[in-house]
Amino acid sequence: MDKKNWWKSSVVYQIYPKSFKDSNGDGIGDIVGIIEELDYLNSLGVKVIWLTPIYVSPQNDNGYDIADYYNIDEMFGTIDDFKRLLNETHKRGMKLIMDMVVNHTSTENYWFKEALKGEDNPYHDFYIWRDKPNNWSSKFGGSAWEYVESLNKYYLHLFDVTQADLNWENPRVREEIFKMMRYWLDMGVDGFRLDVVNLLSKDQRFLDDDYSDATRDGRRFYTDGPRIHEYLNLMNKEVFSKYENIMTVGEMSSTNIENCIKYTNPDNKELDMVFNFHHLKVDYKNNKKWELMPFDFKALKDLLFTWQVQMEKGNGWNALFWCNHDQPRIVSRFGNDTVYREESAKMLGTVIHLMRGTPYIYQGEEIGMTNPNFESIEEFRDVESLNAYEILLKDGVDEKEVLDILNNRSRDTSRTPMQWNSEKNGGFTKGTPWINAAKNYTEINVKLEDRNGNSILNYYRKLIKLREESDIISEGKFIPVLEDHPQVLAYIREKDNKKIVVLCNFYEKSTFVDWDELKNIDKVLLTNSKENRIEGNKAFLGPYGSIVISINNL
Ligand code: TEU
Ligand code: CA
Repeated sequence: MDKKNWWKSSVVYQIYPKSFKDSNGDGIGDIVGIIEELDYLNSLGVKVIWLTPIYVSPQNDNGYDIADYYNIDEMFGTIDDFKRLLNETHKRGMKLIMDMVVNHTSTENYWFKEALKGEDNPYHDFYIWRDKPNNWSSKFGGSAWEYVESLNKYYLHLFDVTQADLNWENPRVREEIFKMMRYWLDMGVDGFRLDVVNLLSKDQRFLDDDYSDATRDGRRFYTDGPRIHEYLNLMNKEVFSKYENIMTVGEMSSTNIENCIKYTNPDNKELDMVFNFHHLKVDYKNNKKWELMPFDFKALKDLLFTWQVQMEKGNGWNALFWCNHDQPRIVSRFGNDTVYREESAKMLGTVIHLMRGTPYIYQGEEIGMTNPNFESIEEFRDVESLNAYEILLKDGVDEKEVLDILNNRSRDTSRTPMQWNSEKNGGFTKGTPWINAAKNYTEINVKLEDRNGNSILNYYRKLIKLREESDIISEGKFIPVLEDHPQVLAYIREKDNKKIVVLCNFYEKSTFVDWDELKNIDKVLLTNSKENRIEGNKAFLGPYGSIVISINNL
């Protein structure tokens, strides 16, 4: 592994600071709390920590609405706390990347406050103003435009009304953002996760969309937009290329493979890797987040395999993930969070950790945390979910069903406090948490998992170790197999004629696969249950059974 691409054999751990560990009893996670748990993170074997935003923010979108890019919000601590965190992380041989939200700022940001003062203010054109709105929708519901009476103009906000989109056509915006990025990299930060970074370039005609389906809400006029590769190439040239060994990952909303190859093929000098979300929409009925349906296994398998094969062909690089602070807990979503929580959590971890790309673990995923199943709307916090609650009720959906939809799809499902032990609130805080903990923290927590050799946590440690030790996993070819099997997802990783085979049963029903290749088994590298076994050319898989074997290459 050449030093430059160190992230190809690394695993990234995503921390949502607000819910990770509260050190001062105010019910909100903070930087000192993270420092307290660095040894735990190190014990997992992860090499990179990604912090979601901790900059000064009014918290309308939990920090993705930034009011001051250069300072840490006091609810998380001080800049000195942050520098100590960075230093303590480096001392343990880990790296730390920050979340860069440069598609929009908070309307509390100095730049926006200046912009409101008038069209001749030097910051006015830092944002996108129009005399009249087009019909684009905000991703959080309603129009994407907000009227400002004093200016008799509308400004664009693809997200919350308090998150005004920056005007990347303006070279001064680019300069200010690049300068701010260098400030954090000069401090020693090891890279960035770039929030909805493929939305920066808007088609300047601002055409109406036709709403002929759920995706024709304006997004095609600003997603992977006309100048996006130019902007990212500039960002790389002006910022990233000047720093040794940093890592950049782009969050790509509603993107496609062709662009993601361009974003991540090193010849293009843009980003190192990207997140895409297509595999996390296979349970969206009519392509709509707030309409439930069981996940479509065939579509899931096809999408995962297509992205693996095509990105490899184009020499791109995937960020591999199931969970993050916007997605429900995967064991509740595609697994079974009751009888087969352990087996299904381990199986789902196996699927992504042994694929080609860089795996991401979202806090709590490694101990099989579940959706919290809140009992009332008062327990929810997320602006997107609270908007959806009102919209669904207005559309005539009864409240019980709305709560069921939110308990399956709300971003709050992954934002409940990290469950450290069986004490009150899972040991997250001595105070009252800003959001309720899931009630099952007495049975699901780090302490219990840590000392149980068969736990999900210790299985994740084995997955991480397997990747670190095997260049077949970090660099090998990805070969889909048994594509038509109705419940098993299976693939081969191959390098220098050495093969690893991964077999994962996505269902409660035990099953088996017939496959001559299995006769050449060398040894079982990992299995999530003693019900799984290989006999001749057959592999028997128990409920949510997953097994990883090395093959003898004759
Ligand atoms: O998410 C962008 C994004 O694609 C999601 O917000 C998605 O549109 C939403 O979850 C609908 O299901 C990033 C951040 O991860 C998210 O937390 C922020 O709210 C958003 O950008 C705006 O900054
Ligand atoms: Ca705190």
